[in-house]
Amino acid sequence: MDLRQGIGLRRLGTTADEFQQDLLSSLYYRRGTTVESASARDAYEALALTVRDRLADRRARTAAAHYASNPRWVYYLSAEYLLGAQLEQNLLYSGTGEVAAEAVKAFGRSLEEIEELDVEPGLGNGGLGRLAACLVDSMATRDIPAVGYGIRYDFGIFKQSVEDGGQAERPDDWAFQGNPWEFTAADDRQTVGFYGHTEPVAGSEIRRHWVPGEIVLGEPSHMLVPGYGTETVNIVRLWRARGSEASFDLSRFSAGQYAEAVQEAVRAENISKVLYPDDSTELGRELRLKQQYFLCSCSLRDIIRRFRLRNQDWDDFAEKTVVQLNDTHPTIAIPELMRLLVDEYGLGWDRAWSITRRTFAYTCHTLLPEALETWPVHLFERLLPRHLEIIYLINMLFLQEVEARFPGDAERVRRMSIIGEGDERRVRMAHLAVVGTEAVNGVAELHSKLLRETVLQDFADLWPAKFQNVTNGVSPRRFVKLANPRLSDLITEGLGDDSWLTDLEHLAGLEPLAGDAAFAERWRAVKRANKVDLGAGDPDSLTDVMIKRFHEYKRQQLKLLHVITMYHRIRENPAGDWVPRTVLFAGKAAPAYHAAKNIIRLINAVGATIEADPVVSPYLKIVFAENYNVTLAERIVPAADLSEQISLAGKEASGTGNMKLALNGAITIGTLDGANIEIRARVGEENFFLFGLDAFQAAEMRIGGYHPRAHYERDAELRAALDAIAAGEFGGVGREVADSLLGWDEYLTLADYRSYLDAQEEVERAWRDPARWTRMSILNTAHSGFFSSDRTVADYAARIWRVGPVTVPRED
Ligand code: NTF
Repeated sequence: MDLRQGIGLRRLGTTADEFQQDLLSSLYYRRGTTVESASARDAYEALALTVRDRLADRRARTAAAHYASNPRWVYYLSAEYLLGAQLEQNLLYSGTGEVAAEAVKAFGRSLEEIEELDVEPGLGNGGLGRLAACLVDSMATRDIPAVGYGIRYDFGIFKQSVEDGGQAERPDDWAFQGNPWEFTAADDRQTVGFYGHTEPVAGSEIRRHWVPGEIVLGEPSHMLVPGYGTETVNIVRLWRARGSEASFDLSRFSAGQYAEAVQEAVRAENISKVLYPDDSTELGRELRLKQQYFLCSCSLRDIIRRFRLRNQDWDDFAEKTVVQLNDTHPTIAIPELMRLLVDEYGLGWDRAWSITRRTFAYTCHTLLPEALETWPVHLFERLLPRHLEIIYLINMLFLQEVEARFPGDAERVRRMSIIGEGDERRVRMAHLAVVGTEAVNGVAELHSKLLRETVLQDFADLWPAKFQNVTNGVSPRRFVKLANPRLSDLITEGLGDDSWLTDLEHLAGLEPLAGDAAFAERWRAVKRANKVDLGAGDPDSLTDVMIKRFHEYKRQQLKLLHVITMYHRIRENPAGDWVPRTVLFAGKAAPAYHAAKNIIRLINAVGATIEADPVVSPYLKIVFAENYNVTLAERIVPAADLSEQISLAGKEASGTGNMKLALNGAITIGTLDGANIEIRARVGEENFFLFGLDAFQAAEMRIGGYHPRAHYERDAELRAALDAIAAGEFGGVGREVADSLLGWDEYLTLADYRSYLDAQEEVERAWRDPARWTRMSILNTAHSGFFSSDRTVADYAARIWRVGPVTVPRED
């Protein structure tokens, strides 16, 4: 179906002239201004709209093709998306980069200048949110009919700066000046209930009528998600909470009670006000659960609306729909679908349960027990009374199944129950997510194995076939082509074409070039130029980067102990043959996570001490780059020589920064954790600096009685580093860090210290031999093709979603 037929829509031009005309039209008719008086913001908005139009055109054709084929859809439910800046990506994906650069000359401004106004929507915390963004990119690139659902937070992840040596947080009002990439559809609003009570429905044992005590509207807007090298444009649909008309109290307003008059609307709108800046521990706040339910309720109604456009029979629902739950945050969608099917559409319980179970799949992203969400039963009872009833019934039937399989095993029944019976009864969302889905996956081989063997072992015993692994991946468009244009050009030249951008395994073709001296020389030159651009330190120094959220399990403190030891060594032997290093840290700590913030403070204090030391500073420099986000990652990753992936084995589910860095030719120093294991297996053990305990050894050590002090007593350099902190040598900062390492050391930092230092010596040996280093670097890129999110999506599509592509015809 050609949407333009009979409507007579003008086709958008592709030449620089045509593009410029459209740009001027956007400026006149949509910004309401002229070239003469256009501000930088006007130029940016006009350009964004002109580019968006090209994509909207493809979007219309995509929608038509999808409608015509009535395919099986993937709906990705995620509380977080870290989409990154949109302009540069959309120029690339619409193939308008060159004509746009020409056209904006009309404003007397360069494209780069305009691009600086493009603010990234920081609607996520870290890896989980960025993964969601890479997956929607790859779904579009692979022509999979998909919608990503999320929340349009007014305030994204906080802006970080370093004030007085520590982290300071400011709100991120990312769309303060508007967001030209977004389409808002007020007419597609959904109604969401909270609180209230339930009532029986005459003539039914199962159905209940929920009378909510609060009603909130969900207003959708969507952003376009183009595929690369294909016509498909999918969408991410984000919900924003609005008070209903009734939430404004006119009589109170007229009586001068202005605050009271709007309080209900304010309360409603608070639901999508702010992203919770925490990705590992639960705040246990009612508002967070409200956000989750808001997302799920709006999205499911939208999914059902879309299903009913082309289908009538509920028995087709699970054939036409797969809903992927990105971690447990959207798990409330499971009882919500049951409620909609049973209470609102009148299906019987068994039929509804069969549909529900076949519709959902669940991805788990953690192993940390504190990151597995649970909610107090009393909170559910108050906020979502009908859902609690449904969860009880799901649980009762499920536990009967367990009892039938394992008769008399009361302990197992207790362990597996969706309701945890501790001091306080709590709903275990991960259990609900496993029970209510068809497939459960971890995000790297080791993680999936540990899920099966530890955290979810009872469930894997019961349903072994349900458990799968899908190793994470990253978008090579954003993290190589856009982030690292110099390397992209060199790769394309080396391989003879740019087909690697959509089939990343083609990078293996670089292998023969690893031994080519001229190619190696150019490879080094690219890295050097990227370091100059970054401007973080001497471009000839070893650029050693640790960029990720701050968390004790990730062990930024171990990196710091290495830096302090180097500081001591250089001071003791200033004439030594030292390898100059720039150690770059970037990352945010959850505002309430004091131990992580103490580590940030200590990093900055050690950095200042080194900076002030004329003996050491020529060889060692710490840079703390503020406000780590996707945009900053795109600058740091291409400039990195060494990638620090030093979490305690068995704690990092996968990691994706590790993949971005390896893909850009940084060499990893890392433990056998998460996807590091798969990176090492592919790039080759000689091209990876391994150290530390493995997950099994780490678990044994913790069980066998771990004594951090014994490591301290035994190792003079470690002792010197910790003593220096404890003695306040770094501006008096960091005593809590030293105390925690010596007292308990939850993540076995001291146990891995010596092995880590040895591996760092091996790093320096390799670095001193530029030919060896460059060869290792090229081989890292050459063998990282597996880590494309296109492969991740292909795995999900084949093994979990069972969906195929729908091709969108080109315009003829
Ligand atoms: C994160 N999980 C993991 O900590 C990372 O290892 C992983 O790469 C990403 O997910 C993406 O899979 C979380 O952020 C959370 F919320 F689950 F703790």
